[in-house]
Amino acid sequence: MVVQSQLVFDHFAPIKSCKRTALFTGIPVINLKDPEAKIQIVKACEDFGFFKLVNHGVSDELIAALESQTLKFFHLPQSEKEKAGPPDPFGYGSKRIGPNGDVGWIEYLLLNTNPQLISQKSISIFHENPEIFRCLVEEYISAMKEMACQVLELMAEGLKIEKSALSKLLKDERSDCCFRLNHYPPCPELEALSGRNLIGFGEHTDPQIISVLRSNNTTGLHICLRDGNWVSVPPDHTSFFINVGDSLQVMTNGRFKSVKHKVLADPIKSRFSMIYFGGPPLNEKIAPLPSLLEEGEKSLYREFTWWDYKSSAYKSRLADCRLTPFEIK
Ligand code: GA4
Repeated sequence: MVVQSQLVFDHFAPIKSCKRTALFTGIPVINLKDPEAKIQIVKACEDFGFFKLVNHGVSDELIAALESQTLKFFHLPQSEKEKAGPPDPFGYGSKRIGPNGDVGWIEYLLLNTNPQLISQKSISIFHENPEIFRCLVEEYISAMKEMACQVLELMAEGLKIEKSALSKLLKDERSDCCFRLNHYPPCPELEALSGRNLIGFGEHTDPQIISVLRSNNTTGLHICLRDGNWVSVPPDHTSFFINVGDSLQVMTNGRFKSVKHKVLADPIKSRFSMIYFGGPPLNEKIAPLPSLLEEGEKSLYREFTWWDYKSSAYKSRLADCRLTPFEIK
């Protein structure tokens, strides 16, 4: 028995584990069609940097079709999946996240959202019918972009600034967005031995303006509240979860804070998630919006472009605070 558990731990050695926390019932829920949504979005971004979006209008059939195609991919033999890797940063990845030694109990496909750039090596893996997958990915990404822009426009209205001030960055044809399909396999052995869950995706904030996450009905997503406590987000496969990213934190001069989050693998069920990351064009200056600065209010950040941020981010570890190098001390 001792030998057996040692083997299990050796196998999982570099992937850390963590205690689960209770399901949190206080996540703000925003109904996209509610006339009060703009006010509620601003409040949710100030209080949590995170909220759940319902009545979003995205077709259930589209979501289900993309989920089923992606699951087919994740169920292929490992050697087949690896033909779409390693991620550079786009492509198929397993256990390794980013270029600097981060690991997690996860496999994923990371795609560029520009149709011309959607990695051919990732798409071609759908040997059964690559075109079906390509079309579903493109249709889903365009639904995500539209919805993210709607949210950003309501947010701008709630902030009493020009309606397109935020959404224009995603609408720009040079916007730098990406799309991630994650599979967190269950990990019952470790659970039985230690009563802990393996970390699927370690704690981090998202770099972009806004992220739109949809998962199946499996728990795992945890967010860090303003008081520093971590809570588990009840899964809801019919809704989307919106994260404030580092860029939006800067554009609001810290009024909104990017939400720290992580994912724990479930001991019994596979977790599957798809996330759209809405980022600005590479040459875009990331700075507090002048219309949001109060009289005499100074920027908390020195001037930088999205390219500067990305160059520095790709040298960082997942848990690092990627805005620190840009803060004015
Ligand atoms: C975190 C959010 C997105 O998943 C991601 C990640 C990216 C990657 O997996 O390549 C990064 C990570 C994420 C932030 C710091 C760098 C880059 C891994 C990493 C260590 C796609 C993104 O945009 O930033």
